[in-house]
Order: sequence, then C-alpha cells, then structure tokens
Amino acid sequence: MILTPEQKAAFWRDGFLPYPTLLDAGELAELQQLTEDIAYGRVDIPADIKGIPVLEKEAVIASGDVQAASALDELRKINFPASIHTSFLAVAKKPKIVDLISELLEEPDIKLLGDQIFMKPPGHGSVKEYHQDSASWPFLIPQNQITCWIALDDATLENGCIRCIPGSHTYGLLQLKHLPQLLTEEMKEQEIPNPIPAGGCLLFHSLNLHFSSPNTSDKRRRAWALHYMIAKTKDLSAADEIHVDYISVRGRSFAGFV
Ligand SMILES: O=C(O)CCC(=O)C(=O)O
Repeated sequence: MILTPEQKAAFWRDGFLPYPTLLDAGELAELQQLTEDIAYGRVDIPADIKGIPVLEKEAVIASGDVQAASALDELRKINFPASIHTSFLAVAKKPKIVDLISELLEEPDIKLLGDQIFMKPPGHGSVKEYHQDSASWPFLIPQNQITCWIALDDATLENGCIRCIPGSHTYGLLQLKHLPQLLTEEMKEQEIPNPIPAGGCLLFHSLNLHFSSPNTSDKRRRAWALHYMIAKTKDLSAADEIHVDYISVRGRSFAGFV
C-alpha cells in the first residue's frame, strides 16, 4: 500500500488529497519538453480526436486581443495527451499512479477515461470556473471517478493552483445553473487552495467542486489532468456525447462495461 489509512480517510472525507511526490525528475523534464514540442509543432499530432480539437488556444489569443510571447503561451489546453503520444501513455500507466487510484477505489481493474493538459500561460491563462468533473460524464455509472492532476510546473496561489470545496463530493451531481446559488461567499470561505510542486499531484473525486483562478503571475502553470475509473463502470452515453476510447491501465476488462 502506498497510501496510509489517514491519507485514504482524508480523501474520502474531503474529496481530494495532495500527493506531492509522483513523477521522477526525468519524467517531469520529458513531459515538460513534450508540451513545448507539441506547441511548436515538432511532433505529429492529429488536429482532432472524434471532432474534439487536440489544441485549444486561450480565448484572448484566438480573438487577437492578446499577442503571446511564444506558441507555448498561446495554448489553453492540449487534449488527450495519452492518446497522442506514447510517453504520455507510459506515464498514464505508471504503477505508482495506478496504485493510488486502485487503492482509493479499492478495485484492481482500472481504466483511463480521458485526459488533458491545462496550460495556464503566464499573464493571460484563464479561469476554470467551479465545476464537478462528473458533469462532463453524466453517462458513467457509478459516478465515482478520480482525477490525478499532475503539476508540470509549480502550481501556486498566484498562478492558479486548484481550489476545492471540502466534502462537496457528497452532494451528488449538480447542474451548472444551480452552482451560483450554492457557491455563496460563506461556502467559498471553506475553499482549500492546493499548491502542488512540479512533479506532484492532487487527487480529487469527480464529484468534488473545484476551481482554478486566472494566471496573472509571470510563472507558467501547466498541469495534466488524468481521469480514471474502475473497469466495472457502465457507459450509457448517447450518440451526441463524445469521448475518446477508454484505455485499460491495469487488470481486466468486462463485457458490457467500459
Ligand atoms: O488545471 C486547471 O486549471 C483546471 C483543471 C480542472 O478543473 C480539472 O482537471 O477538472
């Protein structure tokens, strides 16, 4: 077991758990370099996967309101890294990460349902408003996924670390239109900021309400969010609910499940 009983209990009490040492220095450097190689067009990537663009620019860049210093600083997101490059896929299957997920979910058979890098460039990296990740996958049963959010740069209070509302994973799936009523000033006072050093991660439940502020600092804040689930998850998606193919990262697959 790599998690202590206290860490496991904290995850299920709060809905999130910082885990500051995950990648080794070589893995971190390789993934940082790859984000640059992708941004500068040095690696072949598809323009889209199932109609979802792999590269997304920050809105202020796309609109022409802001000129970025480099191609790297134009990007808001790189979607589906594990599906576009073998080095990302290898890390998505890293035993230490899968152990963390498997221990928290108490299941041996684990799949990756999707992933993306939030690039948060310095100066104009945009806000990610409060949300639950499960709202993106209302078709998955049970709604019991875990995101492993890996900091590829130091994530700080200034450059947009993830802020979580403790215990909000117990609220069930909420509709976006109801969030303003819920997120009163009193509720936001409970918010816990989670600074994470580069190479560490924040684990959070897919029903946890979380947020990241704009990056108004001069420090880049890239982070790779990997979303995992148990292999015995049902997918009830309809034709208009697009997702990439699920990737087995450990153990068995089951007929009738993802
Ligand atoms: O990295 C960010 O700024 C947002 C990440 C996030 O909200 C998520 O992975 O669900």
